[in-house]
This record gives sequence, structure tokens and C-alpha cells, in this order.
Amino acid sequence: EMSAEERAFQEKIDAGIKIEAKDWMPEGYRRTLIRQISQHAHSEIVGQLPEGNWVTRAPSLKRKAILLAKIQDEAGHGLYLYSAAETLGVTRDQVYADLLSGKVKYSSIFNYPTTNWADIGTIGWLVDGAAIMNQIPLCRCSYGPYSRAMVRVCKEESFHQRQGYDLVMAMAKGTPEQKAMAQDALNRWWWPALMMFGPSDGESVHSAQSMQWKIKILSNDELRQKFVDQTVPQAEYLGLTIPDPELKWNEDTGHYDFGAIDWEEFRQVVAGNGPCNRDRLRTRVKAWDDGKWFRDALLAHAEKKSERQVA
Ligand code: FAQ
Repeated sequence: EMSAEERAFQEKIDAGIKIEAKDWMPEGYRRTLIRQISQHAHSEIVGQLPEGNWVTRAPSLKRKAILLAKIQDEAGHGLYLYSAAETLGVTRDQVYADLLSGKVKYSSIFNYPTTNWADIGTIGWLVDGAAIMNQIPLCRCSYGPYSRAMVRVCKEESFHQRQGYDLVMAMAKGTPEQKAMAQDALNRWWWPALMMFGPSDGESVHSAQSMQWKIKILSNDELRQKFVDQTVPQAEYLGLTIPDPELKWNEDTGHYDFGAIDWEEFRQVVAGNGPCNRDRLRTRVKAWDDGKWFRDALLAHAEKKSERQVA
């Protein structure tokens, strides 16, 4: 049963009018956005860690500069997203505390290790590729601050995706050893990348309501299919094999059919039991603790400055 306020709210959404921070909104809409935007922000921040692992070992100055720029972009995305969450009445410290205590989620993909240099290119190609697929529709989502943040984030992700493809291409067209490294990376990242889109539509608890509110524009399975359709020709161009014997072009549907996802693995990773979950959280908690002296100093400095202004 919708109240008059809720009906007016839904009509606004149906008419394509953006909801802004100070507009009336149902509590459920606010909570869903805080959940999704803060999980998204945490993903950007934790997502720096797998790549950070290779900064000191990048094979050339050019590759190191590119990698550093990309990781800094991810930090920036996290900051825009925390700011977007703050427009909904939470503080950054609150949502960040929920990450550090393990209470809230971040994307499953960042709980996998980066074991060879080709992983860095593969993350750009597949992980940023999947992120863009999911985020381009979010530029049209109903909440103004989130939709506007997504516009800039998507431009940067597009650069990330291209640098990743360029790196994998250099390796796939390189020596047989380099090509084998690229294939090994694809074998390990393919299925986790498909899991980024979330549970299948039948299992997705939030989808129906989020789609009605235009927080989500396309469903998890629709986005996953678009990603497969886009990525298969890219792998073929590289001469690499996607690790799925059931992958096959379907003339009737005009899409690729693909094999079953291991949802038990997904559940385990989301529940905190992936290969790197504990390590990732430990690293973030340590960074927060190690930064305490600096936050204290900033606050003390700001207080002194405002006292001086009053005097
Ligand atoms: N991992 O009912 P649904 C990036 C959870 S890109 C972990 O379908 P919803 C860029 C879900 O939260 C990655 N948990 O949920 C980058 C929910 O749990 P809850 C970040 C997952 O929200 C690249 C439950 O399962 N992108 O960081 C995952 O309608 C390279 C039920 O699922 C975004 O966050 C998963 N993969 O749809 C950075 C995009 N999937 O909250 C560095 C914005 C689902 O009830 C390097 N988010 N869950 O406890 C979204 O579009 C949506 O939140 C979905 C999930 C599509 C992720």
C-alpha cells in the first residue's frame, strides 16, 4: 500500500525526474542507496589492493606510471562515492567503520590474488570492463548525486579498461611464456568477473524494488550477458581461450550461451571465505590505524586555525 507521498515519489521517478538530496524519499529508497553506494565506494578502495601488489614490480617506467595513475583514480572514485553516500544522511566515518568491522560487503572480485603480471592487464580488461557495463546504466539512475558521480567514474574506467586490454595484448602477442601468462590470468579471472554482476535474477533479493525505483536500470543477468557478448570477440582477437567449454554462439538468441557459474564459490567469497578476504580487511584496518596520528594532527590544526580566526 503506497501513501500519497510515495505515489507522488514513484510518479516523479517514472517521469524520469531525478531525486535530489533534500527531496522527500521513502526510507527504503534511502537505505537501499546507502547500502549500494557505500558498498560501491568500499569496492573502489579495497579494489586498490590487488593492483597495489604490483606497483613495485611493474616491468617498465611507463607501465608503473599507468598503474599508479589507475590506482589513484580508484581512490578518487571511492571519495566521490562516499560523498554521494553522505548526501543521504550518513557520515563517511560511519560507513567506513562498517567496512572495517566486516559488517558490510564490497565486491567479491577483490578477494582474489594477483599472482602474475598479466593479472594487472586482465583486471583492467575484465574487471573494469564489467564495472563499466554495470555503471554506464547507473549514469541514468534516479538519484541525482549518484548518477552524476557515475558519469566521471565511467570515463576513467574506460581508460582503465583500454590500458588493461593494451597490456594483455602486449603479452598475448609476445613470447610464448608471456602468452601463457596471459592465458593463465584469463583462466583465473573469467568466472570471478562473471560473478561481479551478482546472483542470477531469480536469486537477486533487491532487484525488483531497485528496478522500480530506477536505482537499477538493467538486471544482473542482462548485464552479465552483455558482458559475455562483448568480451568473447575481444578474447578471440587476442588469440586467448575463455575457460568455458560450453561457451557457444547461439544463432537463435543472437547471444553467447555460457556454462553454469559456481554459485557456491560466490557465496563463500561473499561470506568472507575467499582466498584473500581476511588479508584485504587486515590491510585496510592497518591503514586506518596507521593513519590515526595524521587525522589527529589535521583536526588539531583545524581547531587551532578556527580559534585564531575567532580571536
Ligand atoms: N560481491 O539482490 P542483489 C569497481 C550482494 S566495480 C559482493 O542482486 P543488488 C571498479 C549484494 O550486495 C565493483 N556482494 O543486490 C574497480 C546483496 O547483499 P546485501 C563495484 C555482492 O545490490 C575496478 C546480495 O548480494 N561495483 O569497484 C555481489 O541489487 C578495478 C544480493 O544481491 C558496484 O558496486 C558481488 N559481486 O545488486 C575498482 C556497482 N553481488 O547488500 C578497482 C554498484 C551481489 O543485501 C579496480 N552496485 N552482492 O547484504 C550494484 O550495481 C549492485 O549493488 C550489484 C548487486 C549489481 C553489485
